[in-house]
Amino acid sequence: MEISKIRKHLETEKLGEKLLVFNEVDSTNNILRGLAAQGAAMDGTVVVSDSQTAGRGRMGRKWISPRGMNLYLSALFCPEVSPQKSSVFTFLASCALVDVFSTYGVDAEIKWPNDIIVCGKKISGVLTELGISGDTVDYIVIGIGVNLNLPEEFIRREMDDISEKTTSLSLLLGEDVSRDRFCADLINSLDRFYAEFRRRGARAIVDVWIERWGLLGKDISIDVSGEIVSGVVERVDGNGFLYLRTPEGDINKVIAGDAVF
Ligand code: BT5
Repeated sequence: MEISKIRKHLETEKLGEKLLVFNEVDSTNNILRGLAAQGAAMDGTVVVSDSQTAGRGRMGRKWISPRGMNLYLSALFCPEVSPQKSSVFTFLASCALVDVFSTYGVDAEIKWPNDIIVCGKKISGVLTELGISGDTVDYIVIGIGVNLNLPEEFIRREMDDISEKTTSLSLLLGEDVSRDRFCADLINSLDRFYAEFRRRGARAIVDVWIERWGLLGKDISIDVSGEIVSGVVERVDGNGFLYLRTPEGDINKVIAGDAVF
């Protein structure tokens, strides 16, 4: 990917003022966390790489990151928020992604808490990591992987058990997309939502997210460490926690897990 081609399309207040593009890294989140820890990154710094040798998802899961086909991006945010509000930044990233996909004519769905799905298949995932001192958030790193030009035969050959559940933008559109352009579109979209967060706070992001998610009042099931919690979504609070009403009428607060469908 080329920094000048990405920059050409940027229209941002904060994001990407410092933009670093690598050929290969272990994980863009690691690079950005390392820079943040050394004081060498600022609010809005973005790291992008052509490939990752140790791309990761949540809970030690692997993110398959072949060279030259996809987008691997991490962005640094230094907001004044409590650690428990940090998942709002996963929501912010999901909203930004859904908006960018819609400009490509793709109707993407959010699967709580961090997946982007099209026609039942995963196209993108978000990994949110925090730098914390005591009870203060020093920084939030949002890592985003998007399958852009991943061909069908790569998915079939390399993605074993998840091949039926994976898609890419090129497969949906029937042609390859410019990774530089998509990258710039995503940085612009993240920047717009971050500006909204700074102006109107976490609740405003959660409200947009609820609208994009579309499952308020619906019956859902969440896998919480192997235990399935089901119920009607009563509300989503300002931290992004879900409140499910069980058939017995109890309210279950869900902080972390994987939606099942
Ligand atoms: C995620 O985790 O979906 C978060 C993925 C974040 C990746 C980005 S890339 C840039 C930055 N640097 C990093 O090192 N990470 C971030 P999770 O919900 O835990 O989902 C992981 C699961 O998604 C895996 O266990 C697989 O089932 C599936 N998966 C792995 N690679 C995939 C891919 N390329 N496309 C679709 N699904 C994939």
